[in-house]
Amino acid sequence: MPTTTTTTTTTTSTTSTTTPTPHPSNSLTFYDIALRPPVEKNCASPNPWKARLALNFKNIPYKTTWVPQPDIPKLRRSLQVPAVRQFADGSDFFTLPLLHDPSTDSLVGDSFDIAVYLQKTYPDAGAGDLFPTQTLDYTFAQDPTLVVPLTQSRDSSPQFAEYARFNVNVDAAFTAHVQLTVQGFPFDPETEEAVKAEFVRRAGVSGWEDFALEGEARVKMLEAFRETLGGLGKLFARDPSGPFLLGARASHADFIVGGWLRMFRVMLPESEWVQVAGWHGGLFGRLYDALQVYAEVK
Ligand SMILES: N[C@@H](CCC(=O)N[C@@H](CS)C(=O)NCC(=O)O)C(=O)O
Repeated sequence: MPTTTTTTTTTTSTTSTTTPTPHPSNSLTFYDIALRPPVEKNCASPNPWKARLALNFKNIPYKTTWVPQPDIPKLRRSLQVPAVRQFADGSDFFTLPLLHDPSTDSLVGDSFDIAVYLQKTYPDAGAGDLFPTQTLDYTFAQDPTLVVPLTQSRDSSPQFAEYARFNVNVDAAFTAHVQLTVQGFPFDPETEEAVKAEFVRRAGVSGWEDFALEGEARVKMLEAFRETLGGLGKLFARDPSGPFLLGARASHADFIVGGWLRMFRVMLPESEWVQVAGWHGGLFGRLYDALQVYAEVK
């Protein structure tokens, strides 16, 4: 099954004593996974999306480099950015997103670390603080049998710890229902066979068809997903003015959820997305729509 989840490990980042101002001539490079063209419509990897939403919120000039999925290990090795996830057997799992900032000569190889990096390096840029103080007490137990386990949040500074925990729990919640998306995976035709074979290998199943989820089993998982989103939705209900957790003001917590919503928006059958968007008073549909102001693919 496609594996899409999280860890939080900073790779290399040089610190600078002054706050550099990003300038268009010094545009950052953002690496995302190449999915079926047109990428603007079909790109749907949740962790890259979390980082894209954060970059756009900060209004940082950057350009996306689209990386074929089988080339990710080569890219990370060539840039000397260590893996931030491991397979269950302990071997490295090389992932995107990855961000290169020439202004500080930094390479950051994890979506959460990218958001933290942007906040620390460009605190006042764009719409401001990505991490305003808020309580994000949502928990969802991780599945101990995942072939690519989620990595627990690193012990980061207290300023970001609440968000780091939220990231891991939201990842666990959506990952538990990711089988709903498998049949809609927008493969890049150039790499489709190789990527399918890799997903099959990782999961130890005999073929791609084994991931299919239909009939009663699908109805059950949709119901479980509805319940899970209901639990997450309780946090959003604290400020009923919405559409974001803090009402009119977006934060990285909304982007964590938004990255996953994007995946489900692209990969679920349309009729199921309409259901998801309407559950719990339309909360998640409204959130998805509101995030479109930060969703430009550059
Ligand atoms: N903790 C990492 C996790 C990144 C991750 O799992 N990325 C997935 C896409 S969402 C990936 O690169 N998968 C590559 C593959 O399955 O080969 C982050 O937040 O950046």
